[in-house]
Amino acid sequence: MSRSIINYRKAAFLTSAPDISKLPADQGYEVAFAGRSNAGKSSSLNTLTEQTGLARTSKTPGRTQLINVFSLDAPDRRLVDLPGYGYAKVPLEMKLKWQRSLSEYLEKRTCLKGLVVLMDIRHPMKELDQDLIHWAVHSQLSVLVLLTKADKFKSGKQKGELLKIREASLAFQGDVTVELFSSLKKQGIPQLSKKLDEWLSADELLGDKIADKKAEQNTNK
Ligand SMILES: Nc1nc2c(ncn2[C@@H]2O[C@H](COP(=O)(O)OP(=O)(O)O)[C@@H](O)[C@H]2O)c(=O)[nH]1
Ligand SMILES: [Mg+2]
Repeated sequence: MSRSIINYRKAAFLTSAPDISKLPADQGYEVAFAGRSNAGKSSSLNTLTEQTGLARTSKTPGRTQLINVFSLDAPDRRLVDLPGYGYAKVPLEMKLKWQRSLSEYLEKRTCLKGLVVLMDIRHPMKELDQDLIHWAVHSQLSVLVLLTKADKFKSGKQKGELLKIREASLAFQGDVTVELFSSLKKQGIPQLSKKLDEWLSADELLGDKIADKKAEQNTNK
């Protein structure tokens, strides 16, 4: 089994920000996690990092309105837990304000290297999910869609849903990858960490590739 480059178990809480403008300085590498309230975002972060209490999980949707930022093993590598959207009881004015700041974040944040969008496999691709992916693609940002709580379906139905959503995702005409995920069964973790590795160490990987190429050229001489 291939090991991930980054040790996600070393993730630690860095800060909470009330809005995008209060985030840490725009430098290094950042990957954001987004999804409707209750999609399983906090659970996925806890499962990825093998820390049960890192991101709080809640049975009451819509509670977390702060942006939580976690640092990883290397300085300037961060995971950002965005507030869940689509919660019915949030006033419309707040929803619109949030949508504006979210699209601005996706567009302007230079250190943002990728966006993970979590969707309950039983309720995928709701309107706000699609809006979010459209904004990301528009901002030339890569997207990983995780179909969460996959354990709610039997394996055959999981695969059927996966193929259906992959097919539907072609319409975004961007770099949109779709994978199955279950925090309960620890399913999809290798796929998630591989993608995060790629996004969070792009330059280093590129450096390695260049080094490999040079070594190859030397042996061919
Ligand atoms: N069956 C199942 N339930 C899950 C899974 N992940 C999360 N949940 C449940 O879904 C609810 C919402 O999870 P949470 O991580 O707090 O969602 P968030 O609002 O997106 O952060 C909680 O009751 C979790 O126990 C999963 O992989 N399988
Ligand atoms: Mg949460």
